[in-house]
Amino acid sequence: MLGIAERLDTAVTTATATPQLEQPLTLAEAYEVQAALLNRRYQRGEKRIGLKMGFTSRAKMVQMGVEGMIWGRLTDRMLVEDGGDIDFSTYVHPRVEPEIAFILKAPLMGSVTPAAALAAVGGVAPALEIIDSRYKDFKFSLTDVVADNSSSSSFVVGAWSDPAQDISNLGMILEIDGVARQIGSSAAILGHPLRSLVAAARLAEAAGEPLQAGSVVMAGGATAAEALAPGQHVRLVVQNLGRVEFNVK
Ligand code: OOG
Ligand code: MG
Repeated sequence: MLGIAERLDTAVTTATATPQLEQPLTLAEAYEVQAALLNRRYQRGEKRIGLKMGFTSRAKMVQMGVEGMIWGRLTDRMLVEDGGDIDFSTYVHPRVEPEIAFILKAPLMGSVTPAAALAAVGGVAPALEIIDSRYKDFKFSLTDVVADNSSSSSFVVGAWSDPAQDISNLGMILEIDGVARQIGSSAAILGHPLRSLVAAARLAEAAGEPLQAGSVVMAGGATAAEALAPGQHVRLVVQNLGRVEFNVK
């Protein structure tokens, strides 16, 4: 497990693709690799700040050809300032996807109802996730991608809004250089993005790392992801929640 974590970590730090894993992992082993991979980052001074959910929409599962919800860990180093720049050369083959982010104002753990989850939310925001599979050609099995921290690479969060509003079916437009490239709805995320937060609370506790006040949760891509290239300006507009953007240098 440690060998695989080291190999994936080197792929991150050198921005070089690694071949698909030779031996299939069980799901439990894949999450062990992910934990070991993150421990290497924590040893370099990174701080865990939240969790990202993956494959919470049909569009994402269909694009990547896998079935089943996954999660990954987010660190402070992955956070890109809204309106900021990312350096293309530090990624393998980055893609961007439109998401909804939550920030918690209270701990949230175990089996909770959507209403209880909402009561722990301090803010909701439009968010862009920059995913970057460390595997060659962006191809992986469900367990391979879990080991690779579920392709987590960077993320950008817009202004936080009051969570006391209906976020069940908000229009989402992902633009690259002013052209709409993906159009969707927050309803694509498990029918309601709060369901993704409910799942995150359960999965984080099961992993022994329950969500805390201040934790950020990314609910998962509402549409398929788009490949990035240097020079692009990427913007997401979410109905009622506003915009979030970044530039690719
Ligand atoms: C895996 C990560 C999935 C999402 O939002 O569904 C994910 C990938 O597609 O590389 O982040
Ligand atoms: Mg995502």
